[in-house]
Amino acid sequence: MGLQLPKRARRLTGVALIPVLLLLASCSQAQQDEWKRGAMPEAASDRSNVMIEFWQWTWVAALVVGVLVWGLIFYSVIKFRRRSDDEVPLQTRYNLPMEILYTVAPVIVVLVLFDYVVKVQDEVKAAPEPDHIIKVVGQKWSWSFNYYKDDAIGGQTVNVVGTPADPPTLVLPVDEVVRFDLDSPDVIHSFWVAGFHYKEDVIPGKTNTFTLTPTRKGDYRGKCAELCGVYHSRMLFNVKIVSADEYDAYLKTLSQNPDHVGLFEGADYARTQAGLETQGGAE
Ligand SMILES: [Cu+2]
Repeated sequence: MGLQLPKRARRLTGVALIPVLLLLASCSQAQQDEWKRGAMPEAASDRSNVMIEFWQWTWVAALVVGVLVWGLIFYSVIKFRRRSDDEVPLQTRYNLPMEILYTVAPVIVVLVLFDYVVKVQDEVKAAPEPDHIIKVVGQKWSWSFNYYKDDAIGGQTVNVVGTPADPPTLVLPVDEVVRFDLDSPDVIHSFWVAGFHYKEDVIPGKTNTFTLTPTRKGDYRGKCAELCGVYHSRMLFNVKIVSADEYDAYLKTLSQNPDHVGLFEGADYARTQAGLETQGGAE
């Protein structure tokens, strides 16, 4: 009896896996890749891969623990189920090795994950010398991007100011190091581009910075990831990753329009835009 259970369990696992395998087999390559990434978006920055790997291995760790726990649950449910003889199984308590095991095992799991987190964090937070600096202002209820003292336009600063009715586009050069300086004139927002696999809070009175290199041309979506108030859902922006030449040309075009020249630090502009009924913005 004791030997039959694992064999039956194995057979059951095999049967349970059939729909999963069929589903995977019927998927396109793109869908299969998405499954492998655990539904994470495709990598678009040099910080993405380490985060995707971290996500995948965290799932593996969780599944190993899960399979062990489910296994023990189903084993005891089946093995010690009520039978006609009504015999109560052996009650074990104060079993020192057992108690040490279930104290030490979770501590080891946490330590291993902690070590991994620190290593991943060091890689993601690495800040090499930037080619470009972008001062991002997150404000109620949109985003503004300042391309800061860029060499391509003779050291000028140019800006793009978004409004809730007209979300801004952040243009970035592919394969060049960009540092983002994040500021808020009002409440805490959070700058998030899912394709970069990174987000950072935008905190009033404190400039947070992070550095990354966009690695894949294309269009992406960005949003505020911190519930910051009534019009939080309007805090969307687009991201366009272009070639270095296109990027320089874009900055030049902005520098030719006086409306876009200078450092824009935000405050009342975005929240008094058409489309927001309350003058001064709802608190
Ligand atoms: Cu926000």
